[in-house]
Amino acid sequence: MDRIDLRSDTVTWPTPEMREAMATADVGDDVFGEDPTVNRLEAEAARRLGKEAGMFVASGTMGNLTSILAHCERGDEVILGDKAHTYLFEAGGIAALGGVHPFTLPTQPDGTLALDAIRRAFRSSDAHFPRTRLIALENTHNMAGGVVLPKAYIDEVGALAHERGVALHIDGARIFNAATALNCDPAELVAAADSVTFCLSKGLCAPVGSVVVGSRAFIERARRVRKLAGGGMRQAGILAAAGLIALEQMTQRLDEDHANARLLAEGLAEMPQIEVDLTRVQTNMVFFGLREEAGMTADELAERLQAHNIFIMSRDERTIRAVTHYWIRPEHIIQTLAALEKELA
Ligand code: TLP
Repeated sequence: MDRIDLRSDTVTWPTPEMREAMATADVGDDVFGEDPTVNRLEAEAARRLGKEAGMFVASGTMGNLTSILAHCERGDEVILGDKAHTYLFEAGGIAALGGVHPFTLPTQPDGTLALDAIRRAFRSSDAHFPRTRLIALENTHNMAGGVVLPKAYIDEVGALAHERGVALHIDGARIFNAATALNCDPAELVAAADSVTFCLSKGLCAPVGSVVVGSRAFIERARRVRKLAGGGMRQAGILAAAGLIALEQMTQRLDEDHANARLLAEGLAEMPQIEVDLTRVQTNMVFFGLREEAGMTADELAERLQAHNIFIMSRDERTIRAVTHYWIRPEHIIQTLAALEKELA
Protein backbone atom coordinates (compact mmCIF):
# COMPACT_ATOMS: atom_id res chain seq x y z
CA MET A 1 0.00 0.00 0.00
CA ASP A 2 1.34 3.41 -0.94
CA ARG A 3 0.16 5.09 2.24
CA ILE A 4 -0.69 4.37 5.85
CA ASP A 5 -4.44 4.07 5.60
CA LEU A 6 -6.00 3.52 9.01
CA ARG A 7 -9.48 4.79 8.12
CA SER A 8 -10.90 1.29 7.90
CA ASP A 9 -10.07 -2.32 7.12
CA THR A 10 -12.38 -1.92 4.11
CA VAL A 11 -9.51 -0.13 2.32
CA THR A 12 -7.50 -3.34 2.05
CA TRP A 13 -6.34 -4.34 -1.40
CA PRO A 14 -6.50 -7.96 -2.47
CA THR A 15 -3.21 -9.82 -2.00
CA PRO A 16 -1.15 -10.93 -5.04
CA GLU A 17 -2.30 -14.49 -4.37
CA MET A 18 -5.93 -13.36 -4.52
CA ARG A 19 -5.37 -11.60 -7.85
CA GLU A 20 -3.82 -14.78 -9.23
CA ALA A 21 -6.71 -16.94 -7.97
CA MET A 22 -9.23 -14.47 -9.44
CA ALA A 23 -7.56 -14.60 -12.84
CA THR A 24 -7.75 -18.38 -13.00
CA ALA A 25 -11.04 -19.07 -11.16
CA ASP A 26 -13.50 -21.66 -12.48
CA VAL A 27 -16.78 -19.86 -13.11
CA GLY A 28 -20.38 -20.48 -14.12
CA ASP A 29 -23.72 -18.70 -13.87
CA ASP A 30 -24.34 -18.31 -10.16
CA VAL A 31 -28.00 -17.33 -10.61
CA PHE A 32 -28.40 -20.87 -11.99
CA GLY A 33 -26.39 -22.12 -8.99
CA GLU A 34 -23.67 -23.20 -11.42
CA ASP A 35 -20.61 -21.29 -10.33
CA PRO A 36 -18.31 -23.90 -8.76
CA THR A 37 -16.13 -21.34 -6.98
CA VAL A 38 -19.11 -19.56 -5.42
CA ASN A 39 -20.54 -22.93 -4.40
CA ARG A 40 -17.25 -23.86 -2.74
CA LEU A 41 -17.07 -20.54 -0.91
CA GLU A 42 -20.65 -20.83 0.34
CA ALA A 43 -20.13 -24.41 1.54
CA GLU A 44 -16.84 -23.55 3.24
CA ALA A 45 -18.32 -20.47 4.93
CA ALA A 46 -21.24 -22.52 6.25
CA ARG A 47 -18.87 -25.22 7.51
CA ARG A 48 -16.60 -22.71 9.26
CA LEU A 49 -19.55 -21.15 11.04
CA GLY A 50 -21.33 -24.41 11.81
CA LYS A 51 -24.45 -23.70 9.73
CA GLU A 52 -26.18 -25.68 6.98
CA ALA A 53 -25.84 -23.30 4.08
CA GLY A 54 -24.32 -20.04 2.85
CA MET A 55 -25.05 -17.30 0.33
CA PHE A 56 -22.47 -14.99 -1.26
CA VAL A 57 -23.57 -11.35 -1.36
CA ALA A 58 -22.09 -8.11 -2.63
CA SER A 59 -21.60 -6.43 0.75
CA GLY A 60 -22.15 -6.55 4.48
CA THR A 61 -25.09 -4.22 4.01
CA MET A 62 -26.68 -6.63 1.55
CA GLY A 63 -25.96 -9.53 3.93
CA ASN A 64 -27.80 -7.85 6.80
CA LEU A 65 -30.63 -6.68 4.55
CA THR A 66 -31.23 -10.11 2.99
CA SER A 67 -31.00 -11.79 6.39
CA ILE A 68 -33.42 -9.47 8.14
CA LEU A 69 -35.90 -9.56 5.26
CA ALA A 70 -35.67 -13.36 5.15
CA HIS A 71 -36.54 -13.51 8.88
CA CYS A 72 -39.22 -10.81 8.94
CA GLU A 73 -42.44 -9.95 7.12
CA ARG A 74 -43.57 -6.36 6.57
CA GLY A 75 -44.65 -4.84 9.88
CA ASP A 76 -42.53 -7.22 11.94
CA GLU A 77 -40.10 -5.82 14.43
CA VAL A 78 -36.38 -6.34 14.94
CA ILE A 79 -34.78 -5.53 18.30
CA LEU A 80 -31.33 -4.01 17.79
CA GLY A 81 -28.91 -1.55 19.33
CA ASP A 82 -29.04 2.19 18.76
CA LYS A 83 -25.38 2.06 17.69
CA ALA A 84 -25.79 -0.98 15.45
CA HIS A 85 -24.33 -0.59 11.98
CA THR A 86 -27.61 -1.84 10.53
CA TYR A 87 -29.51 0.87 12.36
CA LEU A 88 -27.10 3.73 11.72
CA PHE A 89 -25.33 3.11 8.43
CA GLU A 90 -27.34 0.91 6.09
CA ALA A 91 -29.56 3.62 4.62
CA GLY A 92 -32.58 2.43 6.60
CA GLY A 93 -32.86 -0.44 4.12
CA ILE A 94 -34.75 -2.82 6.40
CA ALA A 95 -37.53 -0.23 6.74
CA ALA A 96 -37.30 1.20 3.23
CA LEU A 97 -37.29 -2.10 1.38
CA GLY A 98 -38.73 -4.57 3.88
CA GLY A 99 -41.16 -2.58 6.00
CA VAL A 100 -39.35 -3.93 9.06
CA HIS A 101 -39.76 -1.83 12.18
CA PRO A 102 -36.63 -1.29 14.30
CA PHE A 103 -37.02 -1.33 18.09
CA THR A 104 -33.75 0.18 19.28
CA LEU A 105 -32.28 -0.45 22.72
CA PRO A 106 -29.27 1.44 24.12
CA THR A 107 -26.04 -0.16 22.97
CA GLN A 108 -23.99 -0.54 26.14
CA PRO A 109 -20.29 0.42 26.22
CA ASP A 110 -19.35 -3.26 25.85
CA GLY A 111 -21.44 -3.57 22.68
CA THR A 112 -24.19 -5.63 24.31
CA LEU A 113 -27.90 -4.93 24.80
CA ALA A 114 -29.01 -5.41 28.42
CA LEU A 115 -30.86 -8.71 28.78
CA ASP A 116 -33.58 -7.05 30.85
CA ALA A 117 -34.08 -4.43 28.19
CA ILE A 118 -34.45 -7.18 25.58
CA ARG A 119 -36.98 -8.97 27.80
CA ARG A 120 -39.01 -5.79 28.12
CA ALA A 121 -38.84 -5.14 24.38
CA PHE A 122 -40.71 -8.30 23.36
CA ARG A 123 -44.21 -7.32 22.24
CA SER A 124 -47.36 -9.06 23.35
CA SER A 125 -49.76 -10.34 20.70
CA ASP A 126 -52.04 -7.29 21.15
CA ALA A 127 -53.10 -6.07 17.70
CA HIS A 128 -51.77 -2.57 18.47
CA PHE A 129 -48.18 -3.77 18.29
CA PRO A 130 -45.78 -4.87 15.61
CA ARG A 131 -44.75 -8.52 15.94
CA THR A 132 -41.32 -9.15 17.48
CA ARG A 133 -39.61 -11.45 15.00
CA LEU A 134 -35.87 -10.96 15.37
CA ILE A 135 -33.02 -9.80 17.60
CA ALA A 136 -29.88 -8.54 15.87
CA LEU A 137 -26.48 -8.29 17.56
CA GLU A 138 -23.16 -7.04 16.18
CA ASN A 139 -19.83 -8.79 16.83
CA THR A 140 -17.28 -7.26 16.88
CA HIS A 141 -19.16 -4.08 17.66
CA ASN A 142 -17.94 -1.28 15.44
CA MET A 143 -19.26 1.85 17.19
CA ALA A 144 -18.45 0.44 20.63
CA GLY A 145 -14.80 0.43 19.54
CA GLY A 146 -14.38 -3.00 17.96
CA VAL A 147 -15.18 -4.75 21.23
CA VAL A 148 -16.01 -8.42 21.37
CA LEU A 149 -19.30 -9.94 22.52
CA PRO A 150 -18.47 -13.17 24.38
CA LYS A 151 -20.07 -16.52 23.61
CA ALA A 152 -21.87 -16.71 26.98
CA TYR A 153 -23.72 -13.49 26.22
CA ILE A 154 -24.69 -14.57 22.70
CA ASP A 155 -25.92 -17.88 24.11
CA GLU A 156 -28.07 -16.04 26.64
CA VAL A 157 -29.61 -13.80 24.00
CA GLY A 158 -30.18 -16.83 21.77
CA ALA A 159 -31.94 -18.70 24.57
CA LEU A 160 -34.08 -15.67 25.32
CA ALA A 161 -35.00 -15.26 21.65
CA HIS A 162 -35.79 -18.91 21.05
CA GLU A 163 -37.93 -19.18 24.22
CA ARG A 164 -40.14 -16.52 22.64
CA GLY A 165 -40.10 -17.98 19.12
CA VAL A 166 -37.90 -15.14 17.87
CA ALA A 167 -34.77 -15.57 15.71
CA LEU A 168 -31.26 -14.23 16.37
CA HIS A 169 -29.16 -12.63 13.63
CA ILE A 170 -25.55 -11.58 14.09
CA ASP A 171 -23.94 -8.87 12.02
CA GLY A 172 -20.57 -10.57 12.20
CA ALA A 173 -18.88 -8.29 9.68
CA ARG A 174 -15.74 -8.96 11.74
CA ILE A 175 -16.71 -12.26 13.39
CA PHE A 176 -13.28 -13.78 12.73
CA ASN A 177 -11.69 -10.87 14.61
CA ALA A 178 -14.01 -11.68 17.51
CA ALA A 179 -13.18 -15.40 17.42
CA THR A 180 -9.45 -14.58 17.22
CA ALA A 181 -9.63 -12.23 20.21
CA LEU A 182 -11.59 -14.79 22.22
CA ASN A 183 -9.38 -17.61 20.98
CA CYS A 184 -12.45 -19.70 20.23
CA ASP A 185 -13.95 -21.62 17.33
CA PRO A 186 -16.10 -19.20 15.30
CA ALA A 187 -18.79 -21.89 14.93
CA GLU A 188 -19.01 -22.17 18.73
CA LEU A 189 -19.19 -18.41 19.08
CA VAL A 190 -22.25 -18.15 16.80
CA ALA A 191 -23.86 -21.47 17.70
CA ALA A 192 -26.91 -19.73 19.18
CA ALA A 193 -27.50 -17.55 16.11
CA ASP A 194 -29.99 -18.46 13.39
CA SER A 195 -28.07 -16.41 10.84
CA VAL A 196 -24.77 -14.61 10.55
CA THR A 197 -23.37 -12.17 8.00
CA PHE A 198 -19.60 -11.85 7.78
CA CYS A 199 -17.44 -9.78 5.47
CA LEU A 200 -14.64 -11.03 3.24
CA SER A 201 -13.73 -7.53 2.15
CA LYS A 202 -12.67 -6.00 5.47
CA GLY A 203 -9.71 -7.34 7.45
CA LEU A 204 -9.76 -10.48 5.30
CA CYS A 205 -8.61 -8.43 2.27
CA ALA A 206 -10.95 -9.74 -0.45
CA PRO A 207 -11.89 -6.99 -2.90
CA VAL A 208 -15.68 -7.55 -2.69
CA GLY A 209 -18.19 -9.60 -0.82
CA SER A 210 -19.75 -11.00 2.30
CA VAL A 211 -21.41 -14.30 3.12
CA VAL A 212 -24.66 -15.00 4.94
CA VAL A 213 -24.99 -18.36 6.68
CA GLY A 214 -27.92 -20.13 8.32
CA SER A 215 -30.26 -23.08 7.87
CA ARG A 216 -31.00 -24.36 4.37
CA ALA A 217 -34.59 -23.09 4.57
CA PHE A 218 -33.41 -19.65 5.70
CA ILE A 219 -30.84 -19.38 2.90
CA GLU A 220 -33.52 -20.32 0.37
CA ARG A 221 -35.64 -17.38 1.55
CA ALA A 222 -32.59 -15.11 1.63
CA ARG A 223 -31.75 -15.98 -2.01
CA ARG A 224 -35.15 -14.71 -3.02
CA VAL A 225 -34.53 -11.42 -1.22
CA ARG A 226 -31.07 -11.14 -2.78
CA LYS A 227 -32.65 -11.48 -6.23
CA LEU A 228 -35.29 -8.90 -5.34
CA ALA A 229 -32.54 -6.49 -4.29
CA GLY A 230 -30.75 -6.97 -7.62
CA GLY A 231 -27.99 -8.95 -5.96
CA GLY A 232 -28.04 -12.06 -8.17
CA MET A 233 -24.56 -12.20 -9.69
CA ARG A 234 -23.40 -14.26 -12.65
CA GLN A 235 -19.73 -15.36 -12.95
CA ALA A 236 -19.16 -14.30 -9.38
CA GLY A 237 -16.53 -17.03 -8.96
CA ILE A 238 -14.00 -14.36 -9.95
CA LEU A 239 -14.82 -12.68 -6.63
CA ALA A 240 -15.43 -15.85 -4.64
CA ALA A 241 -11.91 -17.07 -5.54
CA ALA A 242 -10.48 -14.20 -3.52
CA GLY A 243 -13.09 -14.88 -0.85
CA LEU A 244 -11.87 -18.45 -0.43
CA ILE A 245 -8.34 -17.24 0.25
CA ALA A 246 -9.78 -14.67 2.65
CA LEU A 247 -11.68 -17.36 4.51
CA GLU A 248 -9.04 -20.07 4.51
CA GLN A 249 -5.88 -18.04 5.04
CA MET A 250 -6.55 -14.49 6.10
CA THR A 251 -8.67 -15.56 9.07
CA GLN A 252 -5.53 -17.17 10.51
CA ARG A 253 -3.47 -13.97 10.83
CA LEU A 254 -5.85 -11.47 12.47
CA ASP A 255 -3.92 -11.57 15.75
CA GLU A 256 -1.19 -9.56 13.94
CA ASP A 257 -3.72 -6.77 13.31
CA HIS A 258 -4.84 -6.93 16.93
CA ALA A 259 -1.22 -6.67 18.15
CA ASN A 260 -0.71 -3.62 15.92
CA ALA A 261 -3.87 -2.00 17.28
CA ARG A 262 -2.55 -2.59 20.81
CA LEU A 263 0.83 -1.11 19.89
CA LEU A 264 -0.92 1.98 18.57
CA ALA A 265 -3.22 2.27 21.60
CA GLU A 266 -0.38 1.89 24.08
CA GLY A 267 1.60 4.60 22.31
CA LEU A 268 -1.45 6.87 22.28
CA ALA A 269 -2.06 6.26 25.99
CA GLU A 270 1.29 7.92 26.72
CA MET A 271 0.35 11.16 24.99
CA PRO A 272 -1.11 13.75 27.41
CA GLN A 273 -3.36 15.26 24.70
CA ILE A 274 -5.03 11.93 24.00
CA GLU A 275 -7.58 9.85 25.83
CA VAL A 276 -7.83 6.14 25.11
CA ASP A 277 -9.48 3.30 27.04
CA LEU A 278 -7.11 0.36 26.66
CA THR A 279 -9.66 -2.10 27.99
CA ARG A 280 -11.77 -1.47 24.89
CA VAL A 281 -8.97 -2.07 22.44
CA GLN A 282 -9.77 -5.73 21.91
CA THR A 283 -9.43 -6.29 18.16
CA ASN A 284 -8.24 -4.20 15.21
CA MET A 285 -9.87 -0.90 16.13
CA VAL A 286 -8.62 1.96 18.26
CA PHE A 287 -11.01 4.74 19.18
CA PHE A 288 -9.34 7.69 20.87
CA GLY A 289 -10.34 11.13 22.05
CA LEU A 290 -8.61 14.47 21.80
CA ARG A 291 -8.46 16.37 25.07
CA GLU A 292 -8.94 20.15 25.25
CA GLU A 293 -5.14 20.66 25.40
CA ALA A 294 -4.73 19.10 21.94
CA GLY A 295 -6.02 22.46 20.70
CA MET A 296 -7.58 21.03 17.56
CA THR A 297 -10.55 19.01 16.39
CA ALA A 298 -10.46 15.45 15.11
CA ASP A 299 -10.96 16.70 11.54
CA GLU A 300 -8.05 19.12 11.89
CA LEU A 301 -5.78 16.38 13.18
CA ALA A 302 -6.86 14.04 10.37
CA GLU A 303 -6.00 16.75 7.86
CA ARG A 304 -2.58 17.37 9.37
CA LEU A 305 -1.76 13.67 9.31
CA GLN A 306 -2.49 13.56 5.60
CA ALA A 307 0.66 15.61 5.09
CA HIS A 308 2.50 12.58 6.51
CA ASN A 309 0.59 10.26 4.14
CA ILE A 310 -1.36 8.90 7.11
CA PHE A 311 -5.14 8.58 6.98
CA ILE A 312 -7.49 8.26 9.95
CA MET A 313 -11.24 8.75 10.37
CA SER A 314 -12.87 11.29 12.66
CA ARG A 315 -16.05 9.98 14.28
CA ASP A 316 -17.11 13.23 15.90
CA GLU A 317 -15.50 16.54 16.79
CA ARG A 318 -13.18 14.96 19.36
CA THR A 319 -13.13 11.25 18.53
CA ILE A 320 -10.99 9.41 16.02
CA ARG A 321 -11.01 5.82 14.79
CA ALA A 322 -7.94 3.98 13.53
CA VAL A 323 -8.26 0.46 12.15
CA THR A 324 -5.39 -1.93 11.53
CA HIS A 325 -5.31 -4.53 8.75
CA TYR A 326 -3.12 -6.67 6.51
CA TRP A 327 -1.38 -3.72 4.86
CA ILE A 328 -0.40 -2.11 8.18
CA ARG A 329 2.90 -3.27 9.67
CA PRO A 330 4.40 -2.43 13.08
CA GLU A 331 6.72 0.13 11.43
CA HIS A 332 3.65 1.99 10.13
CA ILE A 333 2.35 2.23 13.69
CA ILE A 334 5.68 3.64 14.87
CA GLN A 335 5.56 6.19 12.02
CA THR A 336 1.98 7.11 12.92
CA LEU A 337 2.84 7.64 16.59
CA ALA A 338 5.81 9.82 15.62
CA ALA A 339 3.62 11.93 13.31
CA LEU A 340 0.97 12.32 16.01
CA GLU A 341 3.56 13.39 18.54
CA LYS A 342 4.87 16.02 16.13
CA GLU A 343 1.43 17.39 15.23
CA LEU A 344 0.21 17.51 18.82
CA ALA A 345 3.40 19.06 20.27
N1 TLP B 1 -18.45 -0.61 8.13
C1 TLP B 1 -17.61 0.38 7.51
C2 TLP B 1 -18.35 1.71 7.32
O1 TLP B 1 -19.68 1.55 7.00
C3 TLP B 1 -18.32 2.59 8.51
C4 TLP B 1 -16.37 0.59 8.33
O2 TLP B 1 -15.45 1.23 7.80
O3 TLP B 1 -16.29 0.10 9.46
N2 TLP B 1 -21.58 -4.22 9.62
C5 TLP B 1 -20.55 -3.66 10.25
C6 TLP B 1 -20.32 -3.93 11.69
C7 TLP B 1 -19.68 -2.80 9.54
O4 TLP B 1 -18.67 -2.25 10.18
C8 TLP B 1 -19.91 -2.56 8.18
C9 TLP B 1 -19.03 -1.63 7.38
C10 TLP B 1 -21.01 -3.19 7.57
C11 TLP B 1 -21.83 -4.02 8.33
C12 TLP B 1 -21.37 -2.97 6.12
O5 TLP B 1 -20.49 -3.57 5.25
P1 TLP B 1 -20.39 -3.08 3.73
O6 TLP B 1 -19.60 -1.80 3.76
O7 TLP B 1 -19.67 -4.20 3.06
O8 TLP B 1 -21.76 -2.90 3.22
